[in-house]
Amino acid sequence: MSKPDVLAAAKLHPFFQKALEAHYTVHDRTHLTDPAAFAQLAPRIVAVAATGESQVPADLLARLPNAKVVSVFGVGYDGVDVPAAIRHGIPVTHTPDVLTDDVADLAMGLVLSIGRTIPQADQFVRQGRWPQGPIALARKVSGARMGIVGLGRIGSAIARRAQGFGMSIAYTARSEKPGSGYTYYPSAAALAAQVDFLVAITPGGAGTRHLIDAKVLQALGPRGYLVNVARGSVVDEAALVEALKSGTIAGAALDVFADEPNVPQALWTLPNVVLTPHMASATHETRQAMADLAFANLHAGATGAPLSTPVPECTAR
Ligand code: NAP
Ligand code: 8YV
Repeated sequence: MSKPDVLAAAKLHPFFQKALEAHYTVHDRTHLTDPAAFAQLAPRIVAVAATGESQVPADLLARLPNAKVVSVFGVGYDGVDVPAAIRHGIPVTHTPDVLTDDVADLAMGLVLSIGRTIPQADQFVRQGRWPQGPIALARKVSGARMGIVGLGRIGSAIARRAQGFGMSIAYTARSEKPGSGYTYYPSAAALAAQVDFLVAITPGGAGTRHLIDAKVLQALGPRGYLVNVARGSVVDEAALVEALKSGTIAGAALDVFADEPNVPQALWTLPNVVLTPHMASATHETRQAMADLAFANLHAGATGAPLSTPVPECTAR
């Protein structure tokens, strides 16, 4: 008796792949690699396994008459056409909360890295430059002003960490959070003008595309730093490179990019930039927890059991 068929919409994390293979036959991106085989396979697909970046468009969903769920390994699901999934009666799930601490830790780590020039200092010592004299002074992080673009699960966790550094907290989001105790600004530009470190942690997709643009960077100013742990699409990358080169802003620390894994070469050589390879949730503990939850969601969907963490748009279903 062959195992039920699951379509992997992208290269899956090994922890998720391993959990699936114990119960399902996983077809790795067959819709992209072998259209003829996929035509035979499509009616047998009971679920789609995806990552936070993978594309699950409407035309793919339309070809999966027996798919019971799209399970995303990640909290972000901006690559999934959720309205189309809903039209086809296919719920979408993701992995919120289990990664919040790690992503907030890395965000704070990037604030400290760019403010205190830690990676640059590491290079300074490794290049044997210390004997020629002390490294340049950096920026104090404790007591500085933190601005959070997107005060959701992870944004709130970043705020809690920043408070531990005695930082003042201000934020912008689609809606004010009166209970937060933080200062609300109605736009990213208004917020940027009031802070030293601006941290982007919103979802990706059309609603936040280039939310951080030249105007926001201008408002952040020559003593301001940008940290992006959201999605590459949230920042106008060309405007950012210009702002970094011209000194419009002091520096930037980036974990996500517009065309991953391709990072603009212009960013590689800029001294006031810290770059990480979309690793905010990349710890053994968290990736295992994400795999466990993504598998639980997929297995529940495929077997008709209640879903653990459907995306907000699918909660009513
Ligand atoms: P969440 O709890 O849903 O929070 C999202 C926040 O963004 C909410 O406060 C929301 O505002 C705000 N927001 C949405 N659209 C906005 C807009 N157009 N303008 C301003 N604010 C907007 O999600 P989360 O769990 O914190 O995750 C947030 C995102 O982080 C994910 O979607 C993903 O893209 C990214 N992420 C990245 C990594 C990484 O590896 N770098 C890892 C995990 C997550 P309202 O509250 O007003 O709706
Ligand atoms: C994932 C992320 O690692 O959860 C998200 O939205 O960006 C990361 O945690 C990435 O999506 C891989 O699936």
